[in-house]
Amino acid sequence: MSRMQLYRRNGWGSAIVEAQLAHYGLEAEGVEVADLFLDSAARRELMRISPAGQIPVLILPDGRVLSESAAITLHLADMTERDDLVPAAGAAERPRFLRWLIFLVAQVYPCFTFGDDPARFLTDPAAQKELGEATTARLQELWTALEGAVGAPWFLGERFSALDIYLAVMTNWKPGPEWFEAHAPKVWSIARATVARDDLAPVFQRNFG
Ligand SMILES: N[C@@H](CCC(=O)N[C@@H](CS)C(=O)NCC(=O)O)C(=O)O
Repeated sequence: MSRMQLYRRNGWGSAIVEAQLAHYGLEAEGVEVADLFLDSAARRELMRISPAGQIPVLILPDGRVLSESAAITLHLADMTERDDLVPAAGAAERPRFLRWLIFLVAQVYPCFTFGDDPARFLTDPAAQKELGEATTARLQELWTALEGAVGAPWFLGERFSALDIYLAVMTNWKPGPEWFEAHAPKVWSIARATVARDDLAPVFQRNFG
């Protein structure tokens, strides 16, 4: 059986999967992806396995393809038969975990898809600027909601989970570390504690320096 492969790029969402693999003690060969905002050929090539042209993409040992970080998160827990990153079906924290996992990928993530390079979607420079600003404002709104939802010391309270890994990765992005520190201190503190974990520190060092 061959190794898993992870389509990755330093600082991008593949870090969410790299951290989970490190936590589980699993290895995947990294397939480096070009900047998909600048390299349209790389984007078209990636679309053969990832319909939205996005990473992360995990290729399983038998060749099956998994795009979408939430699907990968749930599948890795199934595959390892472990519940230390994903509360098991029937666990009290499971509905809360699912709710916020999907919130992160379905509400927060698209702000980057549409806001990082509005010129992909709009030709008018004024409209591009407006969409860029609107998605940043939307991110602030969504993260303010998350700040009200998180527990301590981890998102789910006493137990660590994949949600903490999402926070540790996504707080490197817009609206930026300074904003999180000032406006979402609970989220920020979970992110800092996650980055400092022995099993995850090398992943965050590699991705974010
Ligand atoms: N829903 C996807 C979102 C993935 C995503 O937006 N990835 C970004 C990198 S962090 C990407 O590949 N962007 C390139 C693009 O949108 O063209 C997931 O959760 O995996």
